[in-house]
Order: sequence, then C-alpha cells, then structure tokens
Amino acid sequence: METADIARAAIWLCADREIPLDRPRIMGILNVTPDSFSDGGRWTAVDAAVKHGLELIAEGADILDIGGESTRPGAASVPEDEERRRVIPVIEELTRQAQVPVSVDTRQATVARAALAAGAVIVNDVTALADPAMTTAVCDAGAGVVLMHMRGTPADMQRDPHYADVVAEVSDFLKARRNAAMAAGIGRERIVVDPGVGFGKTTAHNLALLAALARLADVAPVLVGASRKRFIGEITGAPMEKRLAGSVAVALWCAAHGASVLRVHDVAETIAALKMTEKLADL
Ligand code: PMM
Repeated sequence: METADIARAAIWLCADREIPLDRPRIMGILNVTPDSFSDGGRWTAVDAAVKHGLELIAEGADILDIGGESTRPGAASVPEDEERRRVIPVIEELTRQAQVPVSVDTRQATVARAALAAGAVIVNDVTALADPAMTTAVCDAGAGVVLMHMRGTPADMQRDPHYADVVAEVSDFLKARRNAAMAAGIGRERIVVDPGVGFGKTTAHNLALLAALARLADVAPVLVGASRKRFIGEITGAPMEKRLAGSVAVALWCAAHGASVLRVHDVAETIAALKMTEKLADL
C-alpha cells in the first residue's frame, strides 16, 4: 500500500464523530475577527460569523474551523477571556443549527475546554499541544486534534527562519508530538498532523514541505492550510484578495499528493475544482 493510501484509509475519530478520510476533507475557515467586537458590534459579529459558517456548510465544508485569535505573522496574542468571548457563542449557535463537526483553532487550554463543552469536537492547536493542560483537555473530551509545526511564535516566526533540512526537522517534530500525545492517552486515530505552511517558513521551505506530503503522511493523516497565504502571493504576484486561483491550485496539488484535510477559505471553489479533477482523472 502506498503511503498516501494508508492515510486515505483512515478515519479521524473526533469525540463522538467519525470523519472518514477516504477522500480529502474540506475544513472551512471561520475566523471571528476582533475589529467588529467593540461594544454594540459584538452580537452583530456573532451573527455574521454564524451566517458565514452556515454558508460554508451549505457550500459543502466537511468541518468548520473556528478561531478567535489571529496567528498571522506579527500578530499579537489575545487574552483568553476575550478569545472565549469571541468563539464560544459562535460554536454554540453553529452546533445547535448544524451537524458538521466543529474544530476550535486555539492555543489556549481554557478556550479549548470551553469550546469542547460548547460542542466542538476537534482542537486545532498551532503549538502542537505545547501546553500540557491542552493535552488533558483533548484527552478528557476524546477530541480529535491537529498537531501543527511552527518555528517561533506568530509575533516573530517570519524573522529569518532557518533549517538545515526543513522536511526532516518538521517530520521529526510532528512524529515527536504525535508520540507525546499518544503517550498522554490520545488515541492515534484522533491525531492529524500539519506542516504549518507559513509558520516560520520561507516560500522555499513551504514548497519543500508540500513536495514531502506523502512522507509526512507516514506520521499521521496530514492537514494543509495554504489558503491565501503569503507564498502564493510571492509566486503569483497576487495580493491577498486575489489569491483564489493560486490557493485552489495548491489545494488540488495537495489532494493529489497525500493531504487528507484541506483548510481553506474558499470552500465552494475548492470543492468544484476537486470534483472537476476527479472527473477528468476518470477519462
Ligand atoms: N493557518 C492559520 C491559522 N490556523 N491552523 C492549521 N492547523 N494550519 C494552518 O495552516 C493554519 C491554522 C493562519 O491562516 P488564516 O489566518 O488564514 O486562518
């Protein structure tokens, strides 16, 4: 069996949900942005986020990833009570209205616990369970988890990132974090790994990691979050709002080379492109 086939045969266990990974699953991104949260704007922002989440579900998202803290390069961290205030009402409302599994994108154990209690079934942790309290939160809930590689912190990660061998270092890191998670009681079938595109990486590093997806899939099923990221802008010359075509191209490539979950902003477009390539592959 090929490496990619092993990952594809897997099922991702996330609390009481089973997400089959027989084909690439689409994780729609729902960032609950801070700007709209000042005083009276709060409920409007929650409503808007819920509306957008329902749209992503209608477009075919298999999973919704809800985050209340920006991890873009240079971003400052958000106090955990503020992060909770942003994401919990959105998770509660979306899990009330829809069946799709919800993931919480957080590095704070208290936020993860509250999100899991509110109905989320996956913790997407860009620090790969750096905080032992996060491991316990995931373990207690039997949640699914995304272990992502990052070099440094969002505040400083793009300051001259350097690796001797980026693929070996990221792969070794993910394997070590997977083993630590398993040793702490998180079942192997609950774990997905992510090379962390753009998290302390140059364009060349990102491309080297994409080229090695099948190797990373030896560690665990792989999630890739490349949507609208800077390296796509560097390669295509497109500003953030014009990176759809580049993002879809990367998603198609990842789907064909061993990724099990694609974390994307543009759900409908990514699914249409995947459907079309599947059809063309049958010709
Ligand atoms: N990227 C961002 C945020 N969270 N989580 C995972 N697992 N992988 C990623 O690549 C990732 C992430 C930053 O991108 P955004 O600001 O467009 O959400």
